[in-house]
This record gives sequence, structure tokens and C-alpha cells, in this order.
Amino acid sequence: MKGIEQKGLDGAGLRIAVVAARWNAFVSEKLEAGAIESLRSAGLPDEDIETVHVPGAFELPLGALTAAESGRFDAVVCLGTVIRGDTPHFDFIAGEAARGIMDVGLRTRIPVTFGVITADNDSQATDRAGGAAGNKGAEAADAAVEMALLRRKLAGVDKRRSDAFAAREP
Ligand code: DLZ
Repeated sequence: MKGIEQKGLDGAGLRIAVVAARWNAFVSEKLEAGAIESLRSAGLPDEDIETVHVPGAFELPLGALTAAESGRFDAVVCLGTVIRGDTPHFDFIAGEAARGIMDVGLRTRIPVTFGVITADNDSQATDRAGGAAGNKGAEAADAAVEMALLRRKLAGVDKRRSDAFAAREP
């Protein structure tokens, strides 16, 4: 791993949404499996992990925004695979997905992590989805747990969230 590894996070009590794009399913399904496995390893039971699908990476920001604004999740993991082709689609889709995902996190203050592979070809993509280069879905899930715990610690989110829910009740 090139980043600084953060091991042994306890995510029990967090609720996390996984928003996964269906394009290039042969890769994205592996990202999804890696993300779910990581969340389980961090102590989240299956009922606290909700997976939804969107058509492609371009739709990830809106899927993430909807999940983040629901008030039901402590973090959102975005997963997708954009493979470079002969068209300018690659740059538009990858660029807008990255920008949009970052925007959602900053706007909602809910951690939204980036598990989107941008690869030149199929083999490079599969390498990053459980192959020689690790699993970017698992890494994005780990980052979501870490950021949700950080937010909880620094911002006292639990109390504000429970106050907000209490205020909504009829
Ligand atoms: C159209 C398109 C293309 C060419 N390539 C990809 C890709 O490599 N990965 C991906 O996730 N989605 C791709 N898409 C679909 C767009 O993300 C989007 O779903 C459609 O343009 C509909 O808005």
C-alpha cells in the first residue's frame, strides 16, 4: 500500500451507504465485494450497510447526494470503473464523477469516498479490483469508516444528529 495504513478501526454503530455504478460490472462487482468485506471487518453488521446501484460513474454524485441528504448515513462510499476508450467520454465521465463526489462531501459534510477506478484498459482495471494493485473498493470503504469516526470525534456529530431526528418526530 502506498498510503498510510490505518488498521483496526472500529466502525460498529456507523451506518454506511455504498453507491455503485453498473458500467464495467466485471470490475465494479469486485469493488463492491471488497468494500462490503472491509465494512464487515470494521464491525458493521449487514443491516448497517446499504448498497444501491446507479447506471454509470456519471450518476455517482447524484446517488451519493441523495444518500448523504437522507440523514440516514454516517458516510457514503462511491464505486465505479471508467476505462479509457477512443472517445473523450473517459475524461468527461471520470472528471465529472471525481468533482461531483468531492462536492457532495463538502456540501453535506458527510464523508463521501472515491472508489472509482480510472484505467487505460481492462487488465489495469482488474489489477486494482482485487488483483496485483489491491482493491480500491476496500480502500474507499476503509476511508469512509475512518472519516466517519473522525467527524464523530471532532464535530460531536452523534448528538447533533440525534437532536435533529428528535426534532423531526411528530
Ligand atoms: C457512456 C459511458 C462510457 C462511454 N463509459 C463509461 C465507463 O467507462 N464507466 C462508467 O461508469 N460509465 C460509462 N458511461 C456511462 C455514463 O457514466 C452514464 O451512465 C451515461 O452517460 C448516462 O448518463
